[in-house]
Amino acid sequence: MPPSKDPRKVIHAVFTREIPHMSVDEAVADFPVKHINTKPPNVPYSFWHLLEHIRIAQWDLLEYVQDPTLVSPEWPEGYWPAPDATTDAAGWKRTIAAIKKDLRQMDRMLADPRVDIFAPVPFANNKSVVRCAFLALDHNSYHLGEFGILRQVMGLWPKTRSSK
Ligand code: NI
Repeated sequence: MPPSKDPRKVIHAVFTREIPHMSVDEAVADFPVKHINTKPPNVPYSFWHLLEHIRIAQWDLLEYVQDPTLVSPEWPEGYWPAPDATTDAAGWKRTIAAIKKDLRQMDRMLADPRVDIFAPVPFANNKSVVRCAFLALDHNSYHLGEFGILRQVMGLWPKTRSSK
């Protein structure tokens, strides 16, 4: 099949299938539960805080172009859990499930022929769906890479995993 010339199809494929970085599932695979609240040395947030930050920022970006009544959190405090907040195994799973649910929603939105992903959204300061999706994925990629590196620094990858 020749490459699609429809920018929507290219964007959908790149954003949902051709992402050149670790997925959420890969980043959190086999993560030891006893370290979900660990803060690596010289890092003011824990592994769970990092996932929550990804979740909140992504949720906010997606809601921004869908919900005219959205009240965004205060920047930057509202985009992170409180510095002393902790979670348990169930909370860790909830955060991951929420990130993945919002990613699926973004996937649907980018593929939906009824959504003009390039159109300015009046209630979102005329920002477009594609712009918000791009920002969310860019932010995810940055912090998932950070998550992976901090796991490496802390020796929290399974011994069998290649570090390349
Ligand atoms: Ni960030």
